[in-house]
Amino acid sequence: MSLRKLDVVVVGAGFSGLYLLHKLRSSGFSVTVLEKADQLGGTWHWNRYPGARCDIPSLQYSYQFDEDLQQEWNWSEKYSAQQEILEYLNHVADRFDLKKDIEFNTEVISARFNEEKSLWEIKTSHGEVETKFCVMATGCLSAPNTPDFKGLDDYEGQFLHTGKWPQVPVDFTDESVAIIGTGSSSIQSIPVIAEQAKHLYVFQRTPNYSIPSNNGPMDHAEEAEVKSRYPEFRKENWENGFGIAGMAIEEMAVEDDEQGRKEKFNHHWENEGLGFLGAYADLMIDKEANEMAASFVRNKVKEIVKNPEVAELLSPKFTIGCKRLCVDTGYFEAFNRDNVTLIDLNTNPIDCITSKGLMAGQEEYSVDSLILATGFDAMTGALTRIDIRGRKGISLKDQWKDGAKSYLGLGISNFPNLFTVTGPGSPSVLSNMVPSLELHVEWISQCIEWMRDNNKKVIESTKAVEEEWMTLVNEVADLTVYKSCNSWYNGSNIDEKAKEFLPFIGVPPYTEKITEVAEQNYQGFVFDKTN
Ligand code: N01
Repeated sequence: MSLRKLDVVVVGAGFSGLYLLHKLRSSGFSVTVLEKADQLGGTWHWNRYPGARCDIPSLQYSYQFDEDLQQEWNWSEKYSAQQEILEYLNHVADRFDLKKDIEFNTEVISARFNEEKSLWEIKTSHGEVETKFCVMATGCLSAPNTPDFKGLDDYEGQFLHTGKWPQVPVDFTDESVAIIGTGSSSIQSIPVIAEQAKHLYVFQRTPNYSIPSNNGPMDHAEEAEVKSRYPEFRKENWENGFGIAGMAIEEMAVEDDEQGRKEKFNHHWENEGLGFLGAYADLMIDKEANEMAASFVRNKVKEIVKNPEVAELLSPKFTIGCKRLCVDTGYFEAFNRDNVTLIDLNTNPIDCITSKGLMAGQEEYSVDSLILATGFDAMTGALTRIDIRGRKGISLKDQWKDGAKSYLGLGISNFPNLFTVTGPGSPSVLSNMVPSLELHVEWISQCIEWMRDNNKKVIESTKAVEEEWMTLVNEVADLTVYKSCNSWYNGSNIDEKAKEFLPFIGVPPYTEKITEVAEQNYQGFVFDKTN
């Protein structure tokens, strides 16, 4: 039987995959999206834990590629909940008739570049397919991290991971529950679970900074104002370093007086969520300024949390923002409840998981449900968990063993005709993901079109341009405080992973760079290299 041959295979049916399908199919290419899940949504399919919602305002965390789409869709809240985002993505898929070209329940096992035929041979859980181009739309935070806790398989209660949450609602009423980890996922879910559970034990290794979302129903006057000038509004956001509105202030914290800082931080605490870090321009580049913001948040924690010992444990000591800032609805307040207990893993390390719960600091906690909120093998995990082989059978996992190198987060040397959406070396996780992925989708689609029009068959990056680019990524990060703590931005959360900073900081210069590269006929990439 002959193999099915396609122009483009897209892996993943999340925000990126859906837009890629629409864009490439409209340009006349044969395209199929391969999706492991039984439905679309990517991140917004898998992360259904209680309280899951976006922490960038929905008027910005949404597609802008179609004016009618952005005019007709109405968000019910400022920050939309997971279910509504999933409904939106289904609406988009129906509106552009995308589902017919998505193969669900289809996991990609391996992808091998056949150098003689210049084709990718993709092996899935359902068979094989050949394609000229392979676009990995696999997401930056989609490979869940399950730490190797001793005895994990022995646990007999309900075991959950925030990044792989069941599709059926989980009800914790009358249950005792343990949650390990205090990153964004946990911080969003704790207040909701605490409302239901008989008792919630929170196991914390590192406290985190979190800013109140002050979420609420959509302000219809604001929505109408934005819709009346949507393209201009998007452009304004795009000019900000992180691609998010409200973060474009030029004033320096170190130049302001104490009263001015107090007022400014208070205003941002009450109104800006993630944009708290945009209160001043120097918060992420000057340690002294950063400490001013950090100590403001620590004081807030002390004001909110009634038990001073618990407040102290919940107060982070590291640079604010160097781990991804969290945004919450009632997180610190949840620790004032009688049914919530915080356990510090630094003084009570987890000894093992037992059949009934877990042992930490010699004490056994028996629980009906055990939740891991232990994050992801970020930015590279979704790629290295697939057996991807490029020229001469080189494996991507091996090539990235000492650090992920990519040109612009789009192309990888030795892996011709393979593109990554929001790959390492692009602003991705340090930007508003939706416009960032739209930028990549458009760049990749235009590149493939340009190759068709210019009779080019194979495009690839080179080691030299990757080295140069990743050096720049790190030089830019060195100008900031981002490298000053352990975080998934630099691979510190995964033992076996190279410790290197992966996102490019700065949306406008990055956009300018990739636009220029495209305008100069994909400068830095090599076409039709002979084997
Ligand atoms: O994961 P995390 P997450 N023993 O890596 C702890 C995005 N997101 O799923 O800090 C004990 O942030 C770990 O401790 P430590 C967002 O970008 C967005 O919460 O390593 N603890 C940490 O506390 C976010 O940043 C939204 O010491 C262990 C926690 O587990 C990213 O996804 C919502 C451990 C993991 O926190 C990831 O968030 C949710 C161990 N062995 C997520 N291993 C939005 O609002 C890890 N931990 C859009």
